[in-house]
Amino acid sequence: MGSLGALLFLLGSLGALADVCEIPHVDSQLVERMGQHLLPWMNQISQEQLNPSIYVGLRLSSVQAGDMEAFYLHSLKLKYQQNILGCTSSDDCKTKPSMGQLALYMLALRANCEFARGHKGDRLVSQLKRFLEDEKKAIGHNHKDYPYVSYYQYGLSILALCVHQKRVHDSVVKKLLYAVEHDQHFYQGTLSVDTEAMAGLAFACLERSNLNPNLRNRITLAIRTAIGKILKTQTSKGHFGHVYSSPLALQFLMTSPMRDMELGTACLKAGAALLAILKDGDFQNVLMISTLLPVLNHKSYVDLISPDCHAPRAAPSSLLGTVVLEPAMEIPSQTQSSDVIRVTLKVPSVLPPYRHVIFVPAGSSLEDVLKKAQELWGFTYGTKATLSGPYLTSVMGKEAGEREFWQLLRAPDTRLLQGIAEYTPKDGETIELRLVSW
Ligand code: B12
Repeated sequence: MGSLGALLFLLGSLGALADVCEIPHVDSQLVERMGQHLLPWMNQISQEQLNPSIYVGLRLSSVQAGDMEAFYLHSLKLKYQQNILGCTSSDDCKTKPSMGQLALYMLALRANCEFARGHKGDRLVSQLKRFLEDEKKAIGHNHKDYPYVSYYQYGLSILALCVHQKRVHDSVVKKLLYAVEHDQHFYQGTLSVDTEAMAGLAFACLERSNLNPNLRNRITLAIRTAIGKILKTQTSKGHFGHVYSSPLALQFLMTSPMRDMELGTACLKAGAALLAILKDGDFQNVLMISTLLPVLNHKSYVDLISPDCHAPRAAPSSLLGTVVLEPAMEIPSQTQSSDVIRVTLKVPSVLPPYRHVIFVPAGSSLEDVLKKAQELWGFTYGTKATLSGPYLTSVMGKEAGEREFWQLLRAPDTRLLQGIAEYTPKDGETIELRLVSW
């Protein structure tokens, strides 16, 4: 490269020349390492562990998992179709997938270039539309009440129907438009970047597919509003919100055809910050990785409108620009050293309040701390399996109620950015579990 070329490259990587949303070049070894993290999960095909997001992330990425991909999709189909179509007794129905899980499953089908068609497809689509209608009613005419589940899953469901070219009623879209226009995706005074980004992805799909022509102008405007709000959340390090909300934010921002220096620079900065974190190996959560993989391949969920159905999958590893994952490779599990650390566990939301010092090996997860406390120090807790991992549902016998959750904090008041399975407390830290409304 000549000296001018080198200068342009340097300016480009510093963001001075970027006017669309792109991230800096990503080393293929880094992508492969990310993909490798998914393999152990693809071997777990128990009903609870199956995660359509993994399949979607992989298909929108430059990594391929050979025969495992097809097998995983097959397992997903068995689970979801059985649950949706075969739900005859109310007991069966208890295991029915949630609105958002159904939507992710529909994204997975589309990632395999399938459209929801025929009897099974129609059932899926009507089920998701029913969920959306129920949510719309819960939000109410004046938009003041909350959806039963969340705006995140509301946006995800509209997106899933959209990539299948299924139209939802204008009134359903209007609720999401209103939420973006009136800052309803805020929680404890902070924008939920993921929720805003998911709404943005849904709008980007609707705009491209023109499924709701009467709302076209409002949708275009809402996309701009969402972009503006997300750009405002950029931290000095470069993350949108924080490191774990950046992948979905980037997916959304990348869908924008807008040419704008501020946008281009912000994306380069966010991309560079993410890549630095990836090199440190800080991305372990399978859901997070599956959201990030498309970004590393310059793709988003909106690309599922017309996925690449001609490129061969699982072919020889020489496929240009792709990485074929080897199933035999193992990811080393998190290391625990022989050093012992001291963590204080504190629960002020129960009577009498709980507080105990717990000793665990360095490198232990918060879940290990909870287990130790349960084993030795009269602590009790309950979890439920989710696509993001184990979610804390009850503490000391107290179940989180409707629109409540057990928040994880590092004392005095820092909200943890990871769940109990992934957060590793440091020596001397105090972890607080606080029952809060959301
Ligand atoms: C909505 C939401 C919430 C709601 C969930 C309630 C509800 N009815 O929806 C509330 C506000 C309660 C919440 C709480 C937390 N959340 Co939250 N949440 C989300 C969000 C925006 C959408 C989840 C969703 O619907 N997914 C789609 C459906 C189809 O998947 P699902 O598995 O069925 O969804 C369930 C789980 O995601 C679960 N859940 C929600 N948050 C978390 C966090 C963790 C770690 C786990 C294991 C499960 C979990 O609730 C969902 C509904 O049942 C995601 C964003 C994202 N990109 O996923 C963040 C997200 C999953 N949350 C996150 C975090 C950090 C938390 C907290 C740990 C925050 C804290 N310090 O306390 C807590 C969980 C604490 C606990 N008790 O274990 C992070 C996880 C990052 C990571 N490294 O894995 C995410 C990705 C946001 C982000 N970008 O940082 N969350």
